Amino acid sequence: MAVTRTFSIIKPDATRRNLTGGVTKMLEEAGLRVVASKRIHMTREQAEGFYAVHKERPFFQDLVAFMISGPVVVQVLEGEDAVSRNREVMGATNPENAAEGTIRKTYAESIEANSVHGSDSEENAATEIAFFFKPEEIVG
Ligand code: IDP
Ligand code: MG
Repeated sequence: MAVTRTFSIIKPDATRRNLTGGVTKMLEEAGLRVVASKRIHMTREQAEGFYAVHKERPFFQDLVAFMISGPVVVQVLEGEDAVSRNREVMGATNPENAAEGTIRKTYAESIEANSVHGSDSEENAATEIAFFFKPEEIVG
């Protein structure tokens, strides 16, 4: 299996509860390496742009408001089959459906405030990484 990259966000519910380290530890223990990381407070424009694929969904405005409600940590993760490895350790979108031992089962507050974002395909990972990072900010 090839070493690839994915994009991760530690969401405002997690930064608010001082879980940056806790979430990162679970990512690392899942075999993912943090090759870029920065703490930012997204603007509304950034959040709307990032989640543009969801703009027709009923929860879009709430999701944007949540994502700008506090700081987030954006990360590039590297590892074997990074996209699916990260999706696995994240767990299901709704923490009620997330498997034991996943980040969302462990930490998420709700289907919206679910602690982490992770890219859902290699193609989207590349787009999302480029949305937040310059190539020289990623050090593998
Ligand atoms: P994912 O984060 O597991 O890939 P998506 O369907 O891509 O899930 O949704 C993006 C984000 O939108 C979720 O992580 C969650 O924060 C929020 N979200 C998804 N579905 C709902 C919902 O039914 N109500 C409120 N927020 C939702
Ligand atoms: Mg998604």
